Amino acid sequence: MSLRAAFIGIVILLGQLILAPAMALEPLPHPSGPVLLSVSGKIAVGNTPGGRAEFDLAMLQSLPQSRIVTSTIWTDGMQSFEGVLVSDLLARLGAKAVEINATAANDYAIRIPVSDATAHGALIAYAANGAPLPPQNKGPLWIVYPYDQDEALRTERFLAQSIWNLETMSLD
Ligand SMILES: Nc1nc2c(c(=O)[nH]1)N[C@H]1C(S)=C(S)[C@@H](COP(=O)(O)O)O[C@H]1N2
Ligand SMILES: [Mo]
Repeated sequence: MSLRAAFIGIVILLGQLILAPAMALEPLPHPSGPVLLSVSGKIAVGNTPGGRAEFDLAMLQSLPQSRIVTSTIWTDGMQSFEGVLVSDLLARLGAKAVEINATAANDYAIRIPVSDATAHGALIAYAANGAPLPPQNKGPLWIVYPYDQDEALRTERFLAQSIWNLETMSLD
């Protein structure tokens, strides 16, 4: 092996040593409370034998927290939604998906392009105005957009993506 080849080899090895820990995903803990969200499909980490990622409320709250302050067509007055951005959830799971098939407790299902969710800041809300969302009030999880920010978000495309009583996301 030439000196040059050996040098290149060492550089590649060092690069992997430095980059690999940064790119590795933390293993996902197991939920201890009721499972609110089950994610399947194209994810790199899970916490079930079948490879799904199940989240209880505490696990969702341990992800980066985001807030959307907006009105909605379903509520009165300004709402301050707290939750986790779809993009942050996908990043945590190492998801390479382009589409999300989201389903709700009432059998409603909608396909959400990941590009829609990422470009417009779709939020998986677990609280509004400082209180958890009860099931009879679209909770415990509701995907919302910052509707007031952009009139495009007040069209059928994004309203139909605003799935409440969200239970599962299958990533394609
Ligand atoms: N869980 C759930 N989320 C849902 C729906 C539904 O039936 N169930 N309807 C969707 C559709 S098609 C639209 S356009 C919006 C608005 O529904 P609404 O006009 O019935 O309030 O909510 C979306 N989110
Ligand atoms: Mo709709």
